[in-house]
Amino acid sequence: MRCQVAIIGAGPAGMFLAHLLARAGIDAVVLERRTRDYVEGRVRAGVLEQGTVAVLEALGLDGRLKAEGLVHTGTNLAYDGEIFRIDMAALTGGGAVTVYGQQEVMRDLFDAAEARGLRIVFEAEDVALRDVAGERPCVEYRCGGAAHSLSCDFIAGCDGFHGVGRAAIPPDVLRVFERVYPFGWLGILAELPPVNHELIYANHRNGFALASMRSPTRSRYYVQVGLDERIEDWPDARFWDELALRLGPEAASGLVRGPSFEKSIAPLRSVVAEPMRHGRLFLAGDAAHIVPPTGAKGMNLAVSDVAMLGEALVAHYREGDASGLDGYSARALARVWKAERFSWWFTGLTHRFPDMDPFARRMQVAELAYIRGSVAAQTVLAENYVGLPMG
Ligand code: FAS
Ligand code: PHB
Repeated sequence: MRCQVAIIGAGPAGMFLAHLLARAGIDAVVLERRTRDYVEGRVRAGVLEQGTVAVLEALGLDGRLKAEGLVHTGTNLAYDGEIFRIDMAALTGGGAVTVYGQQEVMRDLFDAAEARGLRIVFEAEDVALRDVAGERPCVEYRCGGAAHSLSCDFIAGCDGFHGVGRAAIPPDVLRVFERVYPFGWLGILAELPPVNHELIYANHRNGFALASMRSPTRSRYYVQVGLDERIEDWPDARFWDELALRLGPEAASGLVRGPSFEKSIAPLRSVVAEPMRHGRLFLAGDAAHIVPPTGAKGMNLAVSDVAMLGEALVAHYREGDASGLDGYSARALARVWKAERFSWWFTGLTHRFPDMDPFARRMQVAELAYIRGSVAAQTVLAENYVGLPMG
């Protein structure tokens, strides 16, 4: 089998890229090791930057988003029993984010893929990349008990943090930068009205909490937990009590409790792998970088990566212009590092670190109080949160 671009992974990065290439008439095949149901069932991101919304609009995939997405022009910070709102729209000339779960985004991408005849191979096993630095790259894999070989011009490694794409870059070429945080996030979903119509990021001496949502009737909440904690340590009753405490009395006054139907713990880390290109292999999304979810950047970075990569591939095939491909890694990394900085900073501002002494705690509270009173500081937070320019 042959195609122009082989895409490894059918998560947000792979599927956005597949649609961007299909729109330009570029022949791609997506190889995904899981089933569609599995990929669509993963509960992950919740907030879309305006750039991600723009890509969905350009692809004509924003129908459900416009009908069901929740546009947020502000967000809220809570600390020491206080809570204040940051008017992001006023501070960024109309900027906003849209709350629309990654599961919904994936459903829209997969539904349209079927309708548009995109080629996706689910349950592709033992994917192996060959000759990525040569002139004739190809991807070998097994599916349905048979061995397959897919020759191509380029390979897009959109296979997430544990995929094979990054591993195909020689160790003496690859540089990895990492920060592992000494805590995780315990998240729940509950068919209950959210405590607030916008998000609340809370810094409490017990730890971080986040009040989010998926719809006016479905809440998404998180509390920071230790690395040694397990889901069974957190029955719903304990979760609700701790969430209410950390959000503070004013925010928690509207908290509606009830049974959760999903509960999971995710570790937090910052990772960047450089370069994002090696020969004819291009990395995008979590295959190249990971951010702590505090800044709601993970999925959005995947989209901005493939928007740049898609643009470069179209220029290559349409005009024989390789400059976009040659400049992809540097251009994508410039935006990635800014999102890494914001996510790292916001995590440091809102979480309780085990080695935090009273002085460090006072610094957090002083910075939160400063942000509360400073238009300049709030503008910095707002422009990063709604999404920096594509670059
Ligand atoms: P993904 O990991 O989503 O997709 C990669 C795909 O490649 C997967 O479908 C995988 O099955 C496939 N694959 C892997 N290896 C393969 C192989 N060898 N062969 C074929 N296919 C292969 N971001 C936020 O903004 N907010 C959040 O709250 C948030 N929560 C998260 C919680 C968890 C547990 C995780 C893991 C991530 C979370 N993220 C969050 C980040 C998340 O949304 C990612 O940024 C986003 O899914 C990145 O998309 P992709 O780069 O496509 O990678
Ligand atoms: C979510 O709704 O899942 C969510 C929102 C904002 C974040 C992280 C996760 O920063």
